[in-house]
Amino acid sequence: MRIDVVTIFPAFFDVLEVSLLGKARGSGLLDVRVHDLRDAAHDRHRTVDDTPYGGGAGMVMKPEPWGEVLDAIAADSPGRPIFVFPSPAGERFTQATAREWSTADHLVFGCGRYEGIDERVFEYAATLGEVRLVSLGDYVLNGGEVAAMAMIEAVGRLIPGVVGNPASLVEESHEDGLLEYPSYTKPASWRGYDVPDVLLSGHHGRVAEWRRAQQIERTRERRPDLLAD
Ligand code: 6GU
Repeated sequence: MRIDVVTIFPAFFDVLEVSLLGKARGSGLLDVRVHDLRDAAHDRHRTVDDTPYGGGAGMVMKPEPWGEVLDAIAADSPGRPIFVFPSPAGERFTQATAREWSTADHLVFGCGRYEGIDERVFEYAATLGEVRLVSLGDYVLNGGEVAAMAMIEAVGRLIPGVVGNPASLVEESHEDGLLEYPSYTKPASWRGYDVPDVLLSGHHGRVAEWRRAQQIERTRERRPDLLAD
């Protein structure tokens, strides 16, 4: 999979070098390219923002640098890209979104800062590929960078071969619409806390039953909204 990231803070993405995704990049499963939006701002101060039409607080990212960078990325695309703009005003990013994107040839993350990006950039990007404005949840971050990193990790680990044991992907939170069951390892007794007996029983049917019940109970307690869905 090819992933391009457009940002005024390329250093945010240095950590993609490490851990699981770093390995995936090394092995060629993942080709990530980070672009500095300011390289497409040609005035002396490399300006990427300006005051909003109609007034109001904050600054808006100018369309021209975005147009130049998106054109260059689209011209070099292995397919028809999906342009992802992280935004608290977007649709919700979920495990289903990550699954959907994990089979894409090309994702392009456009990270906005300040109060946002000139709306025409989204309309223009829609002529080059699919456009998705996507939010991680109902809270506000300073820009799209941290959100893009979270989405890249969620998508990247679903690419076949990136996570060593594919079985570890199916029994986890949100894959079946429920939260994950609790996990334990040795020792069986630690500081007076004991591992539930059923897990030591060797009875696979009863273990599976107990885990399912734990998933439902946890979901009802912590995330009743998931059961309503
Ligand atoms: Cl995707 N972007 C920003 N700026 N804030 C967020 C978000 C995204 N998701 C939750 N808060």
